[in-house]
Amino acid sequence: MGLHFSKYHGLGNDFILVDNRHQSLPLLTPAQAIALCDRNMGIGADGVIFALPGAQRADYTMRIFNADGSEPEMCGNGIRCMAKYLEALETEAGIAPPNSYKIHTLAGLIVPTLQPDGQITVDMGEPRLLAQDIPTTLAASDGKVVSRPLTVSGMTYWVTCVSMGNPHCITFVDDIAAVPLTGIGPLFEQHEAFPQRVNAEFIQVVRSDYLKMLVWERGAGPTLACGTGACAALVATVLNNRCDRTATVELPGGPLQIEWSAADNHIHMTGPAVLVFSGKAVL
Ligand code: ZDP
Repeated sequence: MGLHFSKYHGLGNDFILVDNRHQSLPLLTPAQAIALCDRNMGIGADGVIFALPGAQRADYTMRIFNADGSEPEMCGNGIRCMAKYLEALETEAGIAPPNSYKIHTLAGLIVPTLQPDGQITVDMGEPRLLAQDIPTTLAASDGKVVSRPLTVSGMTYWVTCVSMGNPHCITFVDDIAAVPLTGIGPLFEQHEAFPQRVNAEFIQVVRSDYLKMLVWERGAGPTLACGTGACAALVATVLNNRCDRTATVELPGGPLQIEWSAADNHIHMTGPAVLVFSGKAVL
């Protein structure tokens, strides 16, 4: 049997998109997703995204399987790809696509808007800061984890934790080029302080409106970009009084614009999504 798919990427964070609009369960098992994400024996991707029928009055539902088969709550780069994919599917079906979609996710309602210049702005909702919402066992006086010590292989890192629906642990460094990402990334991801594992971001504050970020993703490893991670990083940097509420976050794959609205506490992320190719996979 064959499966029609499209491959998209957002700043090099790449996904296999599956048209799952006519069925409420994903067309693939986690094991099939692992096989298709394999970069040598599959299509190659950081994850698989299913465009499902809408739940709770949303237009559509998004579910994601990471390259290791685990299911995250949200995917910032992925939802920009999904907005472009939905626009293409609707156009193909003769429907005039709206410029904005209400998408139900395990992190709540997320709203991507297609901009005239081809970029996508996503209302990512509100960040969650309470330790039990990350979740993490790291000691927190006021319930939050802002600049708290975490010991990783004998070294103390001062970390700030933010949930964008999925868990993030942010560490500030003087120079991201000096971070031994493949050595410490897995140790952060699987640290006992994070019962659901964690996405680990390393941030260099270049200016109050410009951050550089390296990311080790839960279930996917060292990716070129992480949208939820860039949002979490901006929030963490603001909480540490080291940047403005609007900043550019430069990832290995390119820049994202992030804004944390003081008016409604929502985060807005703007960046690209690009169709690479479509095809039929052998299952
Ligand atoms: O939380 C996790 O397990 C992440 N690996 C999910 C994917 C996040 C993503 N890179 C993003 O851009 O937010 C897609």
